[in-house]
Amino acid sequence: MNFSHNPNLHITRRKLLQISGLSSISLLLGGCGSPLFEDVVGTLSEPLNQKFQALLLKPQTLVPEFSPNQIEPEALIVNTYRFTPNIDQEKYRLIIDGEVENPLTLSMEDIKNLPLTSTIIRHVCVEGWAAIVQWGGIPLRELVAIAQPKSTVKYAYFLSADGYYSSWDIASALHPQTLLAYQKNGESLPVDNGAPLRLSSPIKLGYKQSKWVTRVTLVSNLLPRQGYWEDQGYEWFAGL
Ligand SMILES: Nc1nc2c(c(=O)[nH]1)N[C@H]1C(S)=C(S)[C@@H](COP(=O)(O)O)O[C@H]1N2
Ligand SMILES: [Mo]
Repeated sequence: MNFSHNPNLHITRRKLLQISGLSSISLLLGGCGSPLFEDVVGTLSEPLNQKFQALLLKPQTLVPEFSPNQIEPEALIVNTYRFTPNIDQEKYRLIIDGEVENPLTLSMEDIKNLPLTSTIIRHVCVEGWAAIVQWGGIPLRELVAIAQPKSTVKYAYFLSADGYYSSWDIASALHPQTLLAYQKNGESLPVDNGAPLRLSSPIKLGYKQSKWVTRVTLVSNLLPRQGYWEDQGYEWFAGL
């Protein structure tokens, strides 16, 4: 188990090409076998989304993490306001769309084939409780980079299988510790906590961390419906 957080983008060229269906472009990339994701993104997207690349590759401040012995397995309270969707993991697909060059439809197998990133962070609910949790999954920024957002993108919308929804500023969505998680405390994510895939991030309050995410839509403007709680008067940015 890797408990350390790796802020670098680390999808290999092979994985990128597999996922994005861009293997025909591999000719352009040469055969030196360098696994530098940044190189691949740069080659594919120049000069379309220079502005986005600047954001993606800009160093962002990492939130200090906790150590494994500080995890509080009992402290994370299940907070589900609508219903608990029963998702067939085999049939499940994550869609990444909106203002992108390369919309993605990913199975859990696709996602689990990417390098696992682990974070140990504090989950803070606005209702007055908190829990130190370890989340394992894929940094959202890695999937977004494969989707190649246009330079106009400023927000990410998250739709969930229970009808929950939220929207984030793109910088927070691309923070290296913002994950789409499929593990909790070293085990498969339980359904109550959002399986197969949920958001986790040390920089946003709990209600921004959508469970059962099925769709990430990248847009340049906020839509009238900004979030399940946000539309009932809760703060939109909800930063920690
Ligand atoms: N889809 C969905 N996501 C959700 C919620 C929800 O009801 N539905 N509740 C939110 C709130 S308020 C919190 S604090 C966390 C709780 O996560 P947990 O149930 O895994 O502890 O999920 C957030 N994400
Ligand atoms: Mo919450």
